[in-house]
Amino acid sequence: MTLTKKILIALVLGVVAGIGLSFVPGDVFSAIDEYALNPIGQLFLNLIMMLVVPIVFVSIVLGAAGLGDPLKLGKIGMQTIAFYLVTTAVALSIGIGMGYLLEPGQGGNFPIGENTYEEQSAPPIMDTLINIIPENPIKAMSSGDMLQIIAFAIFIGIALAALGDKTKRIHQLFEEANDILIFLVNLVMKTAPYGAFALIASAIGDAGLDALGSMAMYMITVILSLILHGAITYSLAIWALGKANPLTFYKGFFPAMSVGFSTSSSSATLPVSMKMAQDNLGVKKSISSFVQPLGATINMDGTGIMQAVATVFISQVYAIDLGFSDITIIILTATLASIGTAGVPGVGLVMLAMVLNQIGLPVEGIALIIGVDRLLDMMRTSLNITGDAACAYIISEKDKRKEAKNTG
Ligand code: DAS
Repeated sequence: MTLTKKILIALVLGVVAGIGLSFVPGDVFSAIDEYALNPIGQLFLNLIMMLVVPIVFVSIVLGAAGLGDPLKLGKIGMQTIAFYLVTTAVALSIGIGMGYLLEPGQGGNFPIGENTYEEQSAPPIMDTLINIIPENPIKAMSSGDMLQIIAFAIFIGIALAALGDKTKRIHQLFEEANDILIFLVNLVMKTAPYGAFALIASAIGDAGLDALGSMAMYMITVILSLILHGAITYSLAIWALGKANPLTFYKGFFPAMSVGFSTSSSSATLPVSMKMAQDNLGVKKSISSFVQPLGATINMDGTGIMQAVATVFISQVYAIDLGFSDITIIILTATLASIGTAGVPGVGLVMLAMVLNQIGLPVEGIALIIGVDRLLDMMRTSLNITGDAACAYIISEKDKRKEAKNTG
């Protein structure tokens, strides 16, 4: 039985158990929660948190190194990175906007797990931007200051790219470390059914049917945001920048989108994504084989949308108002974090833990979304690869027009 099926069964059983537990006497529920559900749920969350710092550091070093030497990136490289960063920031903004518009976590205000939110006065935005550069990268890693870890990793990656063969052994070391971490993500995700069951049963047992309503609203908000971004942002970009018909694009790329949906992995879908872009959309091989693999590593708009909605949702569930600087940090952290997020199932959840950590929201808030995350992972992976292909299609169409003009 596939992991997806196991998680979906865990979701159903967790909901049923949670509804049942919401009717037992409070002290009985507390005992079950304290000695069974909470330990299993917390163990799963700790396993996720354990991977956050190493995965962010290693994958962003490789993501940045993969961009190649900034001085040699060339026009296609700069256009690609600009497109990816802008569309990811737009995706996050759509996610945050929809989170505030639909308010999926409203009426929540039920503490999940022991920790409730300690009010932290967010630093002025300028301080946040200056403090991105760590005085002590090791301290940043031990304290889990993700923006500083990301910044340090980008510097290391740029150095690896610029030094090329001189540092190829170190580069290889990072590649192997990344393989180890992806193996560990897959291993941790194998425990997801148990973690999902315990976290959902605990959350619903504690909060009753409210929690169920919040979970459904959260899913609807993410799905609507994914559709909006795909239908508007990419279509507008294809029409305005690529001077092409968005319907032609979606018709030609749809087979790859369905593979991305079923695998929940951008990396696993890459061969199909590139084939569809080249065979069905006429994207030049040279452009497709640079833009799409790069996108599978550094561009994950669907994941960004989930992180933005989830962060707003969890702040609402805990009845916490996020300030302007918090929202800026969410966009900054999630955009930069997407540079390295590997295209494997469930990695978006690991990165979400990082975003929550960065703005001081309780990671326990993941309890309400873990159960539906796998379903949403399928959809957001489909959007992740679509953004990569849209970028390749636009650049290829522009390149063809320029060639036609030169030969014309
Ligand atoms: N499954 C990831 C991907 O392959 C996305 C995610 O986990 O959010 O793109």
